[in-house]
Amino acid sequence: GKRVKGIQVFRPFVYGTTAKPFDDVTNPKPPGVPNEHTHLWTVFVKGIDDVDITYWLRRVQFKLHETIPNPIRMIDGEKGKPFQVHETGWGEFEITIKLYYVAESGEKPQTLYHHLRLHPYGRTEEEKETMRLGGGDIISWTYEEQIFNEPYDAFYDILTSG
Ligand code: SLL
Repeated sequence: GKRVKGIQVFRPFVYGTTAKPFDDVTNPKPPGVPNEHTHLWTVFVKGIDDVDITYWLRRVQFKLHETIPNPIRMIDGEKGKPFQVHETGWGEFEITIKLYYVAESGEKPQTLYHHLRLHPYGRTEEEKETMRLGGGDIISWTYEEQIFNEPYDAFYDILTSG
């Protein structure tokens, strides 16, 4: 196929983690979760406001810390759903996120790195509060724009027909 010359297509998305400390009232520890685990957390890649991105993103590989069983998690896209993994644990670490694009794009996979945040940090309480959602969840989210530079004809049609 031919490439569309001089064209760049931008698609916004967000990736990151949301963590919830276990507590007896609002987030009790499910049976079977080890004693030393302090948090329930989720790592995700998704569209802004949960808009579908599976027309350009096919699958996502999340590489977790080696202390976690089956640390390599491959998640295939399901229309309108986030690419995500839920886990429990006690420690922060760097998650490697590999993005696999739809075949029509001809794009090679791309790697992102994300620090799983379980504890808010900052010099002041106010700074720490910026990392907490209303319910107390600890968030670390990054807004990104995927750039497709001179996409193939067929992929350009897919990108712009949504
Ligand atoms: C630390 N460098 O020492 C980090 C490592 C590892 C976190 C953190 C294990 C969960 C499980 C878990 O939370 N590992 O056992 O399933 O802080």
